[in-house]
Amino acid sequence: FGDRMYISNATGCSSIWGGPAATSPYCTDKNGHGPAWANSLFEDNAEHGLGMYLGQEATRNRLADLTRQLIAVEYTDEAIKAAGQKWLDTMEDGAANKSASAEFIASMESVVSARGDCDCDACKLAREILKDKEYLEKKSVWIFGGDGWAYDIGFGGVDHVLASGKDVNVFVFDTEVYSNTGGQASKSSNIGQVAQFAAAGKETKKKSLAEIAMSYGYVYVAQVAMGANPAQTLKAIQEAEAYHGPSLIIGYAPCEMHSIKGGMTNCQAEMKKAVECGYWNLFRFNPAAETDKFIVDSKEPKEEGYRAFLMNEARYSRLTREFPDRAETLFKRNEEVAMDRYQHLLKLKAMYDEK
Ligand SMILES: Cc1ncc(C[n+]2csc(CCOP(=O)(O)OP(=O)(O)O)c2C)c(N)n1
Repeated sequence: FGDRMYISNATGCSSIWGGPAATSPYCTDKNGHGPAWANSLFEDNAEHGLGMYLGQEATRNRLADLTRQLIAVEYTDEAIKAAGQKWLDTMEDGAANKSASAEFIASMESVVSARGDCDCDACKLAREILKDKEYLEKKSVWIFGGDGWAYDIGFGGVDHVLASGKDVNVFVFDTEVYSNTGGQASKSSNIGQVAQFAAAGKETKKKSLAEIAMSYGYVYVAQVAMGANPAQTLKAIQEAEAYHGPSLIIGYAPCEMHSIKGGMTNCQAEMKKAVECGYWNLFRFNPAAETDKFIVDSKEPKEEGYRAFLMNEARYSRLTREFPDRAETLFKRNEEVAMDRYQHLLKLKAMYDEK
């Protein structure tokens, strides 16, 4: 969606790797179109992204009124009328509206340039619409940030934006800590995980942000892990973008703060292990789907391997050296909670299948 994408990025690791001029991961295509990116504050990123959307919505609604007036002018060129109607009909459909916008713009530009400064109603309306032609095409609005933002400090905003029903997409890079400021525990951190403010291992369960969002019933929600299943990740991104309403994707993101054995070169492989042992689950909840509204994409966790997964990361293994008894208790609970969570997801699936 890069050529029509707007990104609002919360402060954190993603604004650091997303922002630097020398190594920006974003680029433009041959037409000079690429993502428009902005970083507001850590605490108000969801609202900032919603603001981007609302600005576009207001401008596009005004353009739609002008287009209806233009079509209603009797002598307006037939090609402009047809292109204008097609643009109106596809207004909320990102993919279809792209070519419809280009066609509408081209039809108006050719007539307006041929007629010079003619002041008939049709020419005046077309010139007015063309002033804001960059807003005709439906944009893809994305709100990016980490778990410290989405689960904790910016949660009120994330909740407000998801509840609004507006067509924006939230993508959370879930590292289970505030990574960019040195690894403080967040509500996304897991039982037994050692982090700042949880030096003896976190005692409480990870918050289920996905289920909170699902409870609205009109929010598209997915959990993904690229290294475990790239096709499912891509599918979730496509479905979220196509959904005419708010979407939330939570992506598992191994991080330097996890101290994975062998280092971050094993990042993608670590995601795969996390999903295979049931530490992280893949699923998609699509309110627009006629059947299979809730799909669990990850398989039943393997019987062995959970503890080995934890021990492969020093954010867990260091607890066994410092507090061996406590480590045993917390790691056991971590595993039990993970196994229960998978069974809970299957129950949710059965419930949605029955509805
Ligand atoms: C209001 C406010 N408080 C604190 C900070 C400092 N700060 C910048 S990034 C960050 C942590 C971000 O953590 P998270 O949202 O989990 O993203 P990650 O770095 O893990 O991607 C903090 C606390 C800030 N920029 N603004």
